[in-house]
Amino acid sequence: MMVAEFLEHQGARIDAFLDSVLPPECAEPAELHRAVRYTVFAGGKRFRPTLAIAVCGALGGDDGACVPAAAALEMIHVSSLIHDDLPCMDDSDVRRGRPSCHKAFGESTAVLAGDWLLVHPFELVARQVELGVLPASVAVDVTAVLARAVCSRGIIAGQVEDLRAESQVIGPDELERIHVLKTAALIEAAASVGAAVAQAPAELREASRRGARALGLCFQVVDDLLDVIGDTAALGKPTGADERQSKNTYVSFFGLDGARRRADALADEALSCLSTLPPSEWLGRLRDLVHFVVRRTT
Ligand code: GRG
Repeated sequence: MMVAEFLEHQGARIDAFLDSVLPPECAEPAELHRAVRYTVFAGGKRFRPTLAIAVCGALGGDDGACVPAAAALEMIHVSSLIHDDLPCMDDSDVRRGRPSCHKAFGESTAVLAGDWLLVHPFELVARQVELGVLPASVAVDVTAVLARAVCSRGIIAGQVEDLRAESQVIGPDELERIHVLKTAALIEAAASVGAAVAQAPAELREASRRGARALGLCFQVVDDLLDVIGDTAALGKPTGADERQSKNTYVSFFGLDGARRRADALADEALSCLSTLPPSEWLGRLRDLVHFVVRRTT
């Protein structure tokens, strides 16, 4: 199976699950639920949930039991995209090829849809205990991983630092620190969620976490590259936004070649962490995901 097919297959599993747990558009408050569904089903790559499922499988876990926790990761990711696009943040009118949530539903509904998508995942994970999908200890573990990836050492901290950096001169080390928080934290959390569901031993859990952290940073370096050399239609958002907003990026610090070299080195680091995992078909899929990230065009 090619990596595109693998991502599509896992994405379809996640989408079917999300469709079954998200409130229908007609349920009150209907405007809120319409905004939630509009943004969740706007067509993302589902990279984070796919990574969680692949890590769970590679560490000997039941990949089916990982689907709800993986869907929780995607909801948190979508929540961060909605808030990131708001006028008070990155002020982006287009996301995933269509008007961003606040453009389609107004700012107040977008803020609340983002809030909903940030909190609902925790109820969803807790519910898996009653349903007998996850043992309580695993649900607690997953909950802590998700919360950590969002708060003071995760996405929110990264966004605070990123916004502050817009009015300051920063160096490449500071840029890397921001991107580890803003982007790599949730990708690292995806691996930790997969490992938690698999109830993997500490050393395998640590190896997949470190690999995913390098992969998460690689993901952001490629994001910076795509903002310069990517295709607007394929990306579903206008390119050149970083330059227009005078943003600090890997490309602005190291040039296109330097950023490409950094992405390649980070992918190698991720692959070397994976080499300590037991051989399996899932491990092959994880390696494919690393190659997908470093070569991606969307
Ligand atoms: C509400 C959780 C939450 C956080 C508030 C707004 C904010 C703080 C943080 C912004 C974080 C952010 C949007 C980082 C960028 C990460 C990134 C590279 C997104 C693009 O991910 P893809 O390419 O997108 O996986 P798709 O559309 O494919 O899912």
